[in-house]
Amino acid sequence: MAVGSIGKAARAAVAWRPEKRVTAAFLVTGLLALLVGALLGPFQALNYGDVNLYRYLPFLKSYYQGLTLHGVLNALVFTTFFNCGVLIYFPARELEMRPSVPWLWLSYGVMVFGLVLSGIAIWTNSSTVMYTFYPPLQGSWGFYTGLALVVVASLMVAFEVVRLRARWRRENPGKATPIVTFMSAATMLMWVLASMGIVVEVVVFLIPWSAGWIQGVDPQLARTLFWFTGHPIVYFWLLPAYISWYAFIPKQSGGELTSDTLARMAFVMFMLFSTPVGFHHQFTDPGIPGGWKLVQNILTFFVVIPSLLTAFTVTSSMEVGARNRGGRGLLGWVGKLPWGDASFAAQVLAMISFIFGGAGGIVLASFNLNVQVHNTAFIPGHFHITVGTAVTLTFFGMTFWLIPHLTGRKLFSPRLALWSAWTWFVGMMLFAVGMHWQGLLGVPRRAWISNMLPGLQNTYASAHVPQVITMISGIILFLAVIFYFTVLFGTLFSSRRIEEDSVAIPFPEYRGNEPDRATRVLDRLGMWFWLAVALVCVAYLPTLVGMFTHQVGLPGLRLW
Ligand code: HAS
Ligand code: CU
Repeated sequence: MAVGSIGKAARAAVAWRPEKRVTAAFLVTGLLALLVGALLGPFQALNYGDVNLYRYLPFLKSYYQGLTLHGVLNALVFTTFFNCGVLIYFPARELEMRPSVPWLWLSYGVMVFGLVLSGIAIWTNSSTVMYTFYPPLQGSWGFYTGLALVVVASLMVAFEVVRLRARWRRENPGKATPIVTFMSAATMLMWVLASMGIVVEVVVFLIPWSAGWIQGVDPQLARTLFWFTGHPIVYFWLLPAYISWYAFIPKQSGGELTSDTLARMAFVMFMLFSTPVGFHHQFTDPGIPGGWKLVQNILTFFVVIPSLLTAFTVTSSMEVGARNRGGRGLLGWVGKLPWGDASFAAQVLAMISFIFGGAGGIVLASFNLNVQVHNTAFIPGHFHITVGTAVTLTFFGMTFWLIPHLTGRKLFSPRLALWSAWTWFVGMMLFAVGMHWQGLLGVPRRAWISNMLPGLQNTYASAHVPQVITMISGIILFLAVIFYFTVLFGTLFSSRRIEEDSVAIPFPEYRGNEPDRATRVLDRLGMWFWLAVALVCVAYLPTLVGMFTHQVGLPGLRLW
């Protein structure tokens, strides 16, 4: 590398320091939340192995309190912090445009404040309502307000992402948005629309109800508003991982993104199809017509399409890389992928887990199959290989280059990083086998089965084999947590400095051509957003209007 270019890179690195700091703050806070949540995971798994270690956790009153902490911190808090960090940082670097750093710090502050409020509420056992917080279970106002603030803060970041893209478009008329920015803005716009259900649920109903200003809340209406957000939120978690798979993995594997247009199309499909299908979480709920549930089953299959597209595009992009490295044969090329690179391996293992997670999702979306396993251990089995692995393990893989990039510190022990990826993958796959299997045998989800009343202890005797599998998975995952966080803290506190930006963001190569017609149409994110709003109105208004006008308010219950 020429001396001049080192100087230039170093100057660029210093110039981006404020953005790096705030991004690192989002990421590290999210990962700390994950650490606390994930350390409770083995206790959950052991519960499903019929071993009750909760009695050794004096600071928790019950399995249910632990489960609430686990779900809120891992699924809601970790993901939101992480996404907000990367979804603004990557576009800023790709466009080479500064976001408003004070605004981002303000968003971060609001999010942390929200986390503290809801964290205190759960910790003091005032809000053991699980991460779905279905009424009439009633948490404290601090719990709901805290979560609302986390969402508000994420919308503040979304605003900045959309603003940055708009500024770039004004300064670059006629050009198509670069792909990472396009994907980030599409993800945030999807989230803006998707979050409205939970915003209405929490602000209009749950906060006033828990503060005593209104006496009752209609559980059916609240559940519907919850799942309005609760389904598409899974794509808010997933799409930053997809950004990495589409935009960064090709370079990391030595290949190239084989279709820019298909990649953009997948994101537009997510904007359109994610939100109108939340009813597939309510197949067993009363008050929603059976015919409508069947339509929702079919609509849910639409949202599978962009993931299937992703599977093929991402695989072919990696195949190009592997063949460049001398890979041969129908499948022989797989061995030529850079499996020794922890960042790459973690993400491909995450993808493999998602083949099974996605297949399980298709089973669950099928109205008639869903009733077999709804509310059983099958469901946590499903989501630990979607959000728990496809997303989380991808995020781990990203941090293996991103944390050194942001902090200018060398990755601590790449070998341990590789170990953490494999143990997480093996642990989660085993967990999934155990939980899906238990679900098929009728073991309920969210049940303290290791602490059953004396006469009931043998209720699930037929599930002993999957119980043992689940228990073993919990122990492997405990090791994975130790390995991963040793790498993370080892890096953060390392004294081994590297030149900042010497770990570059693996952006795709741009061909520099004028955008074709398809790209231009796909780039009209505003239009797609409003079309998505229209689809959501068609899907939700008929049911919601009926529910709003026939509310049956129930007082709060505290069953813990
Ligand atoms: Fe789900 C319940 C349906 C995806 C998360 N889901 C949940 C819950 C969570 C969750 C948290 O229809 C529980 C909520 C609760 O607490 O009650 N889910 C689906 C469907 C999909 C799906 C149809 N889910 C996700 C994702 C999640 C997630 C993503 C988190 C991030 N889910 C359901 C349903 C329920 C449900 C019902 C309600 C169940 C009930 O009864 O309560 C689809 O989006 C899945 C499409 C995915 C694919 C896979 C594509 C594969 C790819 C990898 C390719 C591999 C490569 C590797 C490239 C079709 C992209 C190649 C390897 C080499 C070595 C080269
Ligand atoms: Cu869903």
